[in-house]
Amino acid sequence: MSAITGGPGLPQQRRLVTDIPGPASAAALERKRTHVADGVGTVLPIFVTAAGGGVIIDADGNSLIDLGSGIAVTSVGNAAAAVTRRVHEQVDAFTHTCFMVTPYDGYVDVCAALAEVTPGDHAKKSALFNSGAEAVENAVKISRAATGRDAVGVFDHAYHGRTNLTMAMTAKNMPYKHGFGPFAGEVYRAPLSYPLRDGLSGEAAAARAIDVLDKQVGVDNLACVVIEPILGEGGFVVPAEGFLPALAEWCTANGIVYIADEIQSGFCRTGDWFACDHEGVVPDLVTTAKGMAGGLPLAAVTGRAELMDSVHVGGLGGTYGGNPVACAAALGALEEMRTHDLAGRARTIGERMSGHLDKLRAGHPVIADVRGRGAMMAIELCKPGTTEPDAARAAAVNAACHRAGVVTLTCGTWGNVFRFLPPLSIPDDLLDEAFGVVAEAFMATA
Ligand code: PLZ
Repeated sequence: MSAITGGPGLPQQRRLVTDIPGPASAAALERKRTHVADGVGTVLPIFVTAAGGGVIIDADGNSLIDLGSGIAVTSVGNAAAAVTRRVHEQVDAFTHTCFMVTPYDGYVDVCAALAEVTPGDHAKKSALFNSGAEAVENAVKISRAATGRDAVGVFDHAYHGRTNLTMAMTAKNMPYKHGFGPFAGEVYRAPLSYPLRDGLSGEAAAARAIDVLDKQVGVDNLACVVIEPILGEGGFVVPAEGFLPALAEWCTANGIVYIADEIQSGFCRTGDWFACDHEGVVPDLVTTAKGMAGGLPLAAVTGRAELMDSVHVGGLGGTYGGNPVACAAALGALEEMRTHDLAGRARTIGERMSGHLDKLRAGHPVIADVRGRGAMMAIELCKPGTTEPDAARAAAVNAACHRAGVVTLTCGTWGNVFRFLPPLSIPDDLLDEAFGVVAEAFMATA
């Protein structure tokens, strides 16, 4: 069997040679139905054989344009050169020892890099994990150990994961929580700043959230407040300016650990290293995963050294956390981000996407909002002239994009938000072509 090569060398084109799905993907789907639990759904009915730059190749030889990056993961591109080089070197050396048993440099190198790139110039330390949800759980553990308090403040529309504690922290019932309770206790939800829906200034929205947390939970009970600086699954909501700084200030004044969940928004995605950077907010702890390691499973909690060190020795860990191959991938991804100024690239992609989306909005009153930052943009679909969500239209446009060979994703509490998360390695002409397809999908479903 010949080796299948993906990566940036793949022809950067949209090319459909069969219907979506073609016969090979359809057969693979049938096998999936037999062997994989139905609870594990898939957005597109194709099976992947290679990916790179801005394309995904399926089992039938179709080449699709990727506007999802595997949910904001392959920001540096699939099989990016520095990632594959370092991963190959690492797998040839050793694949696992368990950092808690016999440590290795790659783990420490990643923690040192995290101290450099995360917001703030104070002394920082990190601990590494396997998934975003695990990072969020550990950030809560650390803040409880540090404060001696129990309560966790979260927000409407939040998404923090699928484990028991993070399900409690996630807002949306279907599909994430339905039937899976009882959930972890001591999690309290406050209203978010959602400019399209509340019309509040950042300060006013922060005052409203703080009032809920203060009166319904009490500052002396709050260990931490956890917030996505730009929402991910919840709809790419960008809080009104001033909301995040006001919240952070209130936390600091009251000894509450301010945790930024940058799992979806981090690592150059928004046009800076982190979404917090846009308003100069310095969180006490930041959780990262996804874009950090070019597709390998790695997550982290990074924060003030004294907070991180408030946990007893042995209190943090896990068999695979900071696996050497995943660490090598992260070092490769960071090399790609630095060498190719991917934060700058995200800003350029953002300008290009805004241009396309503003034009689209002018012709389609169903688009109630265009929002986001850098290469993390979305449109929210509502019945024209209202804020009543139009999830059916979002689903129809999404399906039309998929049939035409563009990988798009929806999100939002009502499923009516279309989000765009291209790999930062996507060429401009391919990005433009993808938005041409999105425009056609809007016309075809009008
Ligand atoms: N925090 C902000 O975006 C993961 C989940 C997709 P894990 N988002 C994609 C799905 O349907 O499961 C996410 C996130 C934010 C935490 C997480 C959780 O990260 O690596 O999926 O555990």
